[in-house]
Amino acid sequence: MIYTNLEEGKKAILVTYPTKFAVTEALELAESAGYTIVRTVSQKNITRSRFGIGKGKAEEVKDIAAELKIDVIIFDEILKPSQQYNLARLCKVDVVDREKLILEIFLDRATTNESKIQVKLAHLKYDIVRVKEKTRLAKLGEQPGFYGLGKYDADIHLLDIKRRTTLLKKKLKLEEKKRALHRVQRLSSNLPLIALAGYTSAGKTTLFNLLSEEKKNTSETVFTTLTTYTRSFLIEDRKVLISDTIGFISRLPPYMIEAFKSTLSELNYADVILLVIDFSEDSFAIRKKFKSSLEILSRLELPLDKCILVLNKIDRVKSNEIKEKLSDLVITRGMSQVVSISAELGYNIPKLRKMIEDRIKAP
Ligand SMILES: Nc1nc2c(ncn2[C@@H]2O[C@H](COP(=O)(O)OP(=O)(O)OP(=O)(O)O)[C@@H](O)[C@H]2O)c(=O)[nH]1
Ligand SMILES: [Mg+2]
Repeated sequence: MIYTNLEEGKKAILVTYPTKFAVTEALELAESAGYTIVRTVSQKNITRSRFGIGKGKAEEVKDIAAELKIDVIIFDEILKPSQQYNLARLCKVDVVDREKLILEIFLDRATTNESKIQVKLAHLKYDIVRVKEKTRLAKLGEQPGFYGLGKYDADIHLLDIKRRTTLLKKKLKLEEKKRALHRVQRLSSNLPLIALAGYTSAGKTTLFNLLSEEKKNTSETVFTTLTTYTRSFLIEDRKVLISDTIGFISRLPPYMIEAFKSTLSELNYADVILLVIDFSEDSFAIRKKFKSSLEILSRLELPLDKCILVLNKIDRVKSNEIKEKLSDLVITRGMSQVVSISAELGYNIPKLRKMIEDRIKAP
């Protein structure tokens, strides 16, 4: 059940909200997952009960699907299995929702043992609700089996998923133990820990590389980093540690945070969190991504007073725009420290280092 579309380049219709932000992000996600979007259909409300979209829109999608011979409908919302099934059955093609799309990208990007297990577990969790829905429909006399719900015999499939889940959970426990061991070693070293957090593509790894003189992968595509790395660097002759983490995204299914909790848990041990924001984007995108980041930080129960707000990619922003954008962004209580930098060009890094230094000074 786990596969990627990278070689296949499947033809897809994208169903999303009618805002530039939603369309751009959804296109980026779909392309990152290897789909070729041949048509975009938008509607204000895509969380309706039966098909996600309204009946008329669903019929429109059906006609486009037939006319353009598309392979998949990419639906930019988290769908219930029943909605996914209804739409797939009506249009006679598979439906990939936002959740599945993110899972597919994660699967493609996972490089370490830990992240591979985390992604596989998240996939199985996604599958299990759908197999259960399939069993329910079968009992009602429907004949599910195609269009997004898989073609396997439900009961056997369910058992198989449960068995694989147990096995993977055991493996994950081992990986978590390793991580905990490293953490104990680090904590006993008493070195201050700086953690990077923020929306995907904000420039976290670029900043991480700059500060720690590392060469980790950075790229324009979403979710480049799926694993937490920790390195050390010096601030005024004092050795400190820095961790790079997985990027955030809006409308992330809650269990995905659960799946990556051990990776993100580095943030809980941080003395300072650098919340990185791509400040070269328009105010709307900045506000949305900032809001999503804060939501995720709060779900992880992280105190905001640990954060320094790092406005990145300032090389692409005109100086008069900085103030304007900043006043547009409501700085949340408890997060009073802000610095604008360019991780790419090294602009304002001494100022950031000084801020970190002040924060980690022994009381
Ligand atoms: N112009 C400009 N580009 C930057 C700057 N910092 C990062 N970038 C670019 O932004 C893109 C994303 O950077 P990454 O460092 O990979 O972003 P990330 O936050 O680690 O992303 P994920 O790992 O996907 O969460 C890359 O193409 C970088 O070259 C900057 O200060 N200025
Ligand atoms: Mg990264």
